[in-house]
Amino acid sequence: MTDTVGDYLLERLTTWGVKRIYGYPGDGINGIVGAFQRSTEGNGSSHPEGRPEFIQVRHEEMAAFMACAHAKFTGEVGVCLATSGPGAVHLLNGLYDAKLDHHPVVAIVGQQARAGIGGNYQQEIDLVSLFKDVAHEYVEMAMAPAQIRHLVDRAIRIALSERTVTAIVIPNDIQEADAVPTPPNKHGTVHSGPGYSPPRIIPSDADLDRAAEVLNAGQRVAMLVGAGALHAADEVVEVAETLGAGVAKALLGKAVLPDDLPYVTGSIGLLGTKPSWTMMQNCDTLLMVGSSFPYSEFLPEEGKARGVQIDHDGKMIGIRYPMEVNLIGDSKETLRALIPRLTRKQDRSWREKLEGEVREWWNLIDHRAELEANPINPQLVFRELSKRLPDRAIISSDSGSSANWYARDIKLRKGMMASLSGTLATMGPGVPYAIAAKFAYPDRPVIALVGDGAMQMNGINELITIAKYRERWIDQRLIVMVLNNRDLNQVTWEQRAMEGDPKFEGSQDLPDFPYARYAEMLGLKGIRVDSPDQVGPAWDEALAADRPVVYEAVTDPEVPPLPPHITIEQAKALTSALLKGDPASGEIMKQSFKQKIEEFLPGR
Ligand SMILES: Cc1ncc(C[n+]2csc(CCOP(=O)(O)OP(=O)(O)O)c2C)c(N)n1
Ligand SMILES: [Mg+2]
Repeated sequence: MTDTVGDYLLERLTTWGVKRIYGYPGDGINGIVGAFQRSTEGNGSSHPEGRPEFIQVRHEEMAAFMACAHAKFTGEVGVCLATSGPGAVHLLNGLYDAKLDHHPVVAIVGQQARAGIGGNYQQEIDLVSLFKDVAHEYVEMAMAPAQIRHLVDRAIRIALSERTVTAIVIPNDIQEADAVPTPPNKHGTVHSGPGYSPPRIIPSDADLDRAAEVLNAGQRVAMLVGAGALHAADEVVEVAETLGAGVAKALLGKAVLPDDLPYVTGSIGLLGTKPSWTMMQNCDTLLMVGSSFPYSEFLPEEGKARGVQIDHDGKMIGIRYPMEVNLIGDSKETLRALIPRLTRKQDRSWREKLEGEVREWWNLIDHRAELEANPINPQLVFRELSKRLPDRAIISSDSGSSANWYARDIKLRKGMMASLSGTLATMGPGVPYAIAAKFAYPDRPVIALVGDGAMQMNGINELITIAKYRERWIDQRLIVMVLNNRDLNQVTWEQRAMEGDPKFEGSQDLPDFPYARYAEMLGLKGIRVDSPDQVGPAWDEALAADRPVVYEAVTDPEVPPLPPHITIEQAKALTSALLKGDPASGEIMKQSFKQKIEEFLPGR
């Protein structure tokens, strides 16, 4: 039998080393789904040797999140597949997540048959226009079978080289047509080849010299590292040691350095730590590596510090702080080239001051976790997990109050990975990221940290995907921790602190749901904790379980995810919300007061 375009598509993706495709079927892609079926014929397996495997999710947005997480955790391209019309529309949010965090994802979507396009046909959407923003570097519709080879080659190569999202739209009649693996050698055809390996990008010597001059002149150097430095840990350490600098980590750069290094000041920004804040306020030199951290109020005031930035993408240079030297280059290579040009700072007092702040901060975090709450302080849940994190753990967090505690309270160690939706900051990726991590590393423990709102949005459904596929994971430790606070808590606090509005229960309160019991119904393990003394032992139980676990913690929504310092404006807004009669004002006053007192206690 002659191969169809669908068969050939899978063959070409195999050539590119694509191992799995997250997707959901529909008649717009039956010609591709049929090819998956044919590729497994005879071997009785759903995972044919060498060929990409189809992973069935509950919703196309989850497929896109998983493709994004695959890219984030492996460095490879992630691929997702959806049918025409509604399936394609569902992908969008996950694709934007990948695009905004600069990770390579290819979306393959079906379309109506060529003859029907433009006929207001069933499920017909102008998909090239729909994807024109999210995949603007490359979105193409196949019009002839001979295009498939170069559409795949280019979509993957452009996704990898631009670190972005690309999309291929394939009308369903083309999927079923005979494949044309080698286009005829005549005018008007394209003859592409596969393969991509990243270039070595290093700045010029003159720029490296100028950067070294700035860094050597500084007395109080602050480093800020982001996702672009994830592969440059050793170099970041060496530079920080030489310069006597402290290192703050942008949210996506949390795994760059372990949190047990004494000069790592932790996260930065609204979800950040006090030592990062102090360092940025008092530094005279800023070295930013692989980060596009957006909030200027958490960086030094313009003119107060001299700046050097390293980024491999020229577009991302000089947009957060007016840097004196911009180095376009790979972070690892560039730092390596800088190191011999740097002189070791003899005066270590700045470093010592920062290390003192960091020690104080971790004490404070411990004390905050111990503060009484009704019934459980969410920080206790994170602190107790942090103490028990298994080696090589992979952690995902959702957007919500959990992102605060993830950023501040979780102490990562060397060899761990962690991610979330950093730039889009969308709700919903916590569970699908964890699933993709488990597929990519079935032998590693994976933990998702998720709010009840995000669970109700999609996490509950993706538990079904976990139940469907879990047997194939050699290490069964996949834990979904749900903060059951019956509130869209992060936004409730934003309304209070930024708008000065009291909580609007109509938009903020969430219905309860039996997360742990539901997990049990699916054949997973469910653990529900509703008192502080159960928190630690329940983590022990979850981490020792023989199957994936939903760890449901009934936590107090009135524990404020306080920014590292409260600005006067925020304090005023908070007070005015309370004066306007926030339903929980009494409880909040107690909590904020307790937290602030902790900060000022002597010796902390
Ligand atoms: C798709 C999407 N919708 C809305 C928001 C705005 N938002 C950010 S955090 C949040 C609340 C999340 O609630 P939950 O998951 O319960 O976590 P909690 O803050 O309560 O711990 C909302 C509504 C968003 N970021 N993404
Ligand atoms: Mg919640």
